[in-house]
Amino acid sequence: MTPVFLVTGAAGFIGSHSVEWLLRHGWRVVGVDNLRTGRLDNLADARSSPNFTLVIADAGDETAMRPLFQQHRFTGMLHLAALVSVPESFREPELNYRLNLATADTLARLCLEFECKRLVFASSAAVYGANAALPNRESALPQPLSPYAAAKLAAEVMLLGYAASYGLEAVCLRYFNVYGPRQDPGSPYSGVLSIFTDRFQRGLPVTVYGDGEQTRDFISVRDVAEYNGQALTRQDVVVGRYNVCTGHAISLKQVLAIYRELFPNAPPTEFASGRIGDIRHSLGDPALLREMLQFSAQTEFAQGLRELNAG
Ligand code: UD2
Repeated sequence: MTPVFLVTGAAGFIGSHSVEWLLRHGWRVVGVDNLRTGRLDNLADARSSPNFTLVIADAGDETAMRPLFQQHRFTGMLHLAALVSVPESFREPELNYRLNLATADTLARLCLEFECKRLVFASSAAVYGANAALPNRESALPQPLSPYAAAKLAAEVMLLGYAASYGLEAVCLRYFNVYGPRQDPGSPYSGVLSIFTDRFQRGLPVTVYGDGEQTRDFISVRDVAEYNGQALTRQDVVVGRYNVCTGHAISLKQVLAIYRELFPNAPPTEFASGRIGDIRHSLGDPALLREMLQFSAQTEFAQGLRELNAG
């Protein structure tokens, strides 16, 4: 019998790419999504596979999830379902608590009950805050600056506690700035590259907040899906927290220079004052995950950006 993996948040940006990775590698997948921010369109390819089952449910709803664990006896779970907007976590701290912390706990307990050994959890570079030394290493003292980051960190601690207490194989992946196809450009707080791509393609000017010298460690969603898939399916994984990043910093000005090559007739860039709470530089050290998986992010940034804009 081919093992079955559970993916929560399957219809989301990272979820749908991760589901496709698992299906491509011959695994069976049950995807769960409440379609709060996920979209069925994202799963158009996956849903044509006989190895994929989609369940529309809230991943934190124990009554809905229990029968799935009972029926499928999952080998592992990739838990991506989340409240993904940092500003929303400020406005709705209770919802943030439920979606970003309580749900992880509920699912971890179901894993223990039904012997689903591996739990890969979508954490965030946001746990580092603004003051940790660069590049961020997993050993740095986390300093969450938002309810979102606090809940992600608290969930990591819960899961690692269950790992120590009950042997759950918890792997917490701290994503840096993920970009790629299917990232929703719909809000001002959407990923900057999803917004820029949308606007350049429509011939509209983009706005840079601040001087454009801020830098980010952008990682392609294809590489993130590969990391997720490997962390979920490989035997030789070590419990812990890991950065998912490239180790390369790129400034928004450098990013715009690539867009200008792709869209030479685009209107001039507009500049506005920097965003409150914006981090100047964000950069991760990918060494720990690279050593564990013997794999590094493959997509060179300019190439990834060209593909995003071609597709
Ligand atoms: C990322 C995460 C966020 C949180 C945060 C923690 C994403 C999408 N967001 O926010 O969830 O974890 O890290 O530090 O991964 N910008 C513009 N013009 C625009 C949009 C953005 O100049 O139209 C700037 C923005 O002010 C920032 C940079 O681009 O300096 C990146 O913005 P972002 O929202 O993509 O990501 P970030 O790193 O602020």
